[in-house]
Amino acid sequence: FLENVVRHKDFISGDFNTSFIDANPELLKFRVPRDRGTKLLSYIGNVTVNGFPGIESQTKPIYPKPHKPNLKVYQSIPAGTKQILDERGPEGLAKWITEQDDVLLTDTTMRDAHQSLLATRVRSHDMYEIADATAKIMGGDFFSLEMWGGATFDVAYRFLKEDPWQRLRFLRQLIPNTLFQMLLRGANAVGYTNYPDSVIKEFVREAAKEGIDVFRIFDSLNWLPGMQVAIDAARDAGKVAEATLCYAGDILDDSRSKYTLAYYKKMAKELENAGANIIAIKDMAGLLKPNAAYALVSELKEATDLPIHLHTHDTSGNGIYLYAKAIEAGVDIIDTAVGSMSGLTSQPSANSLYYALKGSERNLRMDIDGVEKISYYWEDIRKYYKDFESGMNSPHSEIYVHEMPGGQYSNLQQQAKGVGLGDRWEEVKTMYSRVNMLFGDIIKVTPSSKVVGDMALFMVQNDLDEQTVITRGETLSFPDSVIEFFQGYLGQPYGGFPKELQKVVLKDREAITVRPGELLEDIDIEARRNELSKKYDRMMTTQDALAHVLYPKVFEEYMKTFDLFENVSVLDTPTFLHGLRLGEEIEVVIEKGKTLIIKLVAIGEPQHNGTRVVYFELNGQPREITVQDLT
Ligand code: 3PY
Ligand code: ZN
Repeated sequence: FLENVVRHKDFISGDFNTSFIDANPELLKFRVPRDRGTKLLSYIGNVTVNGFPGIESQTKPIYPKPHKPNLKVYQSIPAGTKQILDERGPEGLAKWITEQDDVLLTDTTMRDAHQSLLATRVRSHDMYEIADATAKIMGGDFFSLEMWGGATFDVAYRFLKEDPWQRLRFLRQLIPNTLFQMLLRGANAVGYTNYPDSVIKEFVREAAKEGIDVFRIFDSLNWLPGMQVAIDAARDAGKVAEATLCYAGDILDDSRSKYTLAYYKKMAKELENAGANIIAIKDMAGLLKPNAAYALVSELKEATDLPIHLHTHDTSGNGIYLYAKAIEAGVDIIDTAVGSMSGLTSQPSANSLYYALKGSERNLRMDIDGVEKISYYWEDIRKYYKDFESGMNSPHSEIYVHEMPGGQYSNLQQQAKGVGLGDRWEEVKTMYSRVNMLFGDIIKVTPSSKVVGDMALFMVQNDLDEQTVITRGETLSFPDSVIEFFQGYLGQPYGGFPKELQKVVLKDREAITVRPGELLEDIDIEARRNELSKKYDRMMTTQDALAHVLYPKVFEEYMKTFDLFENVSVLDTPTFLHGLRLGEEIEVVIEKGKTLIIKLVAIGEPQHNGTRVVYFELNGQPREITVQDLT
């Protein structure tokens, strides 16, 4: 109510008297104080009866309490790279990096590791619980934590029903010492299509304000114009612009002549000229072979004085070997995950690499005992998300053939299951590489990789091959993402589009050749914020408005869930995914100093209208919740 008053134009101008409130009845249109407890019970009742999407129906498993490091020996939070950036700025930080003899590490556990192993489903709650330990044990040694961006933003709203901005804010409070890094898809921000420049600028500004220090900026087609606005925005915010070249093909294979060493060297120079503070090599699928890593890093070190930051996925099992070669060649920073969240489609293990390099010329700075304990924690947490594991149990050398990004593997597999192609997954993977060639051998990383994935699903589902796509193309309605790609709305692929295919996909639609941001109409974020405030009858933030601009439907669904169930991110993960067992009692801290004690007493028989009554105790008082039984 007060918020409504102080924002009223008459109040702001001082033009009001004691009848002000009587004269403005709309001020009294504030939300009835919500009963958060009842709403949470309603969520728990629902998930207990109906289960969680993507999880086979089952009673709630019993998990041991996650192991946590004993922090008694770590009294305080040591200073780290965040302080170096704050004191010396991005150029000073870059200089500091190149002066280090040790190899520096980025830990991806809270972003790419779970995006790649667990379909991005790890919740903030599980991150907060280990944040203090992470600051104390890793924060003084590691270069950065990649903990935001990529798919985590969308998945937070879409599946976890939580606010990713809040995750960033809370983690920043808990981990003040090491750099926070995010993955930004250039003009696609954290979405799947190009957005107007104003959106990219505002997004970077807000992310920087809430705590992101290093923006790893890439374009899904390695198209520099798609990165420039984001690079400038990161620099304008006083943060680190880590501009990225995405690795595809094989520089050692003469038959793959599209993406050569010369291509990457030229691109690195262009990124430097575009304002990069650091150059990232993003080997998003794990295609960079060890000798290729040596050649590429050596040549890039020759081509530029900027630090080189290497990212890979361990899908083939060659990750540690390729890092060893890259380290020999002088790479400055590499991406790893803590042991229990590493390997396979995730990053190589920090813990293993530590032992591999111990005593060599270039060490890793690491409190290995502490990191092992953090790894035990994640080992326990990972069990909660077993339904989202990809089922990959051993290294897949086939990655060198299908070239699917690690972050896409488990997500596309879920998507395939969703459209009834779960048992044709092998075919989907093969089709993925065929679609790549059909598209002219493109860079595949979100969102271009999603286009390839959507097309592969479409072709398998409709039993199409390369030939029939062209011959029957006029009569086929291709997936929206494929149409947008061929329209040029993701930018221009290196070497252009295959013309014949483009024609059948587009039919009578026009293709563009300029930067989509030049054509897209600016979006007024403040106006959007006001519209949303009206729609939801509460004060919405710029961050809400940005989320709505990126994915309106997902955000609206999130708001609907929020209104029904309140802030479900406060629940522990087993309860969030499974609800409660009969007789089980949990404590839920809904805010500092406010704890609810919730017990599931009984579940009633189904009623003729398809509902069930679920009986709880809330802080010792009986409460009944009616739930629609959808099973
Ligand atoms: C993402 O954009 O989410 C990626 O992880 C790309 O590799
Ligand atoms: Zn990755």
